[in-house]
Amino acid sequence: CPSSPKPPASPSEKCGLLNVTKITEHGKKVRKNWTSSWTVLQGSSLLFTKNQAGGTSWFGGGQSKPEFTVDLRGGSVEWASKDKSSKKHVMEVKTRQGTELLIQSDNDGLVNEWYQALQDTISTHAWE
Ligand code: I3S
Repeated sequence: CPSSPKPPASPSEKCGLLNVTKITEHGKKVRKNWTSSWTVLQGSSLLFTKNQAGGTSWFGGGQSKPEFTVDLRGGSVEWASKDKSSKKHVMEVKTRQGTELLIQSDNDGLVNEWYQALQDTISTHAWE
């Protein structure tokens, strides 16, 4: 996916560099820690790895383990309210497991694409 010159094979495969922070884990508030993460949407999972230079060998290379994965089934995505962050173009993703993430990029087109893709994924997998 990262090095592919073609568009992703299906709408539920997408990757890119986004700013991410957890705000809640197992239903408990945690301290924000914004990090630039290589983000991959694969099936109903959203995977994050640290932004290691280049990022072309996310799967193939040696550094390929995701640091953090969330299951989007039964979750939700919405635009974050102003009180959640002072940043622009912030989405809030909530999972059934009680994790809440903020996902952001200054590139609004990019964030809009991700918003759409996450919504599509969540509705596609709504009955699982
Ligand atoms: O919601 P908060 O507490 O205003 O979030 C800010 C903090 O996490 C801050 O770090 P410290 O915990 O060291 O104060 C971050 O640097 C900010 O980016 C957070 O706010 P934004 O509005 O950027 O999400």
